[in-house]
Amino acid sequence: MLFPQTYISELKDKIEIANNIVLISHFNPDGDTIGAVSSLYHYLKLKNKSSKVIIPNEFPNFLDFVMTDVSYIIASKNNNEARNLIDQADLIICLDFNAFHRAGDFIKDILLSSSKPKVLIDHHLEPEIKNFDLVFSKINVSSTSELLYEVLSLIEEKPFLTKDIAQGIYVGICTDTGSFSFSCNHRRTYEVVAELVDNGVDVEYVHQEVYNTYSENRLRLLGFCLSERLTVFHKQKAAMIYLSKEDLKRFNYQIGDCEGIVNFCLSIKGIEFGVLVTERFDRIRISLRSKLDFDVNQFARKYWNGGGHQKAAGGHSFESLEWVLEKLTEQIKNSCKE
Ligand SMILES: [Mn+2]
Repeated sequence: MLFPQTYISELKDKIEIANNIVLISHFNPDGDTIGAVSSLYHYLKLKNKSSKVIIPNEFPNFLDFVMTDVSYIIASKNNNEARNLIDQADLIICLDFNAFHRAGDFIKDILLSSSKPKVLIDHHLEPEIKNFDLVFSKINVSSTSELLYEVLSLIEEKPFLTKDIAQGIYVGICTDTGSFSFSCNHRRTYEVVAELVDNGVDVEYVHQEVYNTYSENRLRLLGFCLSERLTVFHKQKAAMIYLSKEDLKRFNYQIGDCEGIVNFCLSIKGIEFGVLVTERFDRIRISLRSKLDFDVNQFARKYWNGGGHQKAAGGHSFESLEWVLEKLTEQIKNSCKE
């Protein structure tokens, strides 16, 4: 069994006795965290359990379709409500992040001061185990959403997949594997997907919603990145794209518009390490991708106050864009293969 029977019974009991369950996604939400909270929300509803989803800050528009029937709030826009919900909750479930700070400073502080039971369901490296009462952490799964499927299968004896539950899980798997192009070499992922399709997931519909709903600006921003902002370090097998505040403004940047851009670095033959640097209003964000052995999780932890997975990670800096670009260039020249 994936997790000890005691964990499963404990989670079952915790859900059973809880009246107010709060589900929390990570900051700068992606398809996996949103898919997972949406799916678990629908599952709890099926069990006649009232729950509320707290999303630290806004999520990209292309995920709207997964959240339409979910009761949620965006914490950055409703500070007080988020605080009240967490204070009044009798069970807190964190999905797709394993350290409180990944939910943003505001939520982190509330969680740190809360004595309510906290459950973790996550697939990132090095979970902050001490902060949780019950931990479902597994690294070699495609996504938190796939892991959520496994956890639900263990606590449920009967079939439990409705279309809504299944769709959230599918969105998480599909986005966290880059549409089945990485972290997807496990047979189990496809068995789970088969179950999801059997239970109503329309794979073509999800693909249309997730990948073919760009605004004109978003597509032009992508074109601009590739033609004007890409530097290739052939010798070091690396590529870097950067976007300044002015660039983002020029293309009327909306949340989610930079999603996936970093992966284009790896689409160049021979390039094994990709970096996207974006200048946000309060910090510089750094997204890192690797094709082979280079460990971007270590790289992000060591140099850029971040982390993630071996092949996909992120970090940030409060220095200037120029400084970050210079530093990264230096690091690429030093740490990648000659
Ligand atoms: Mn994930």
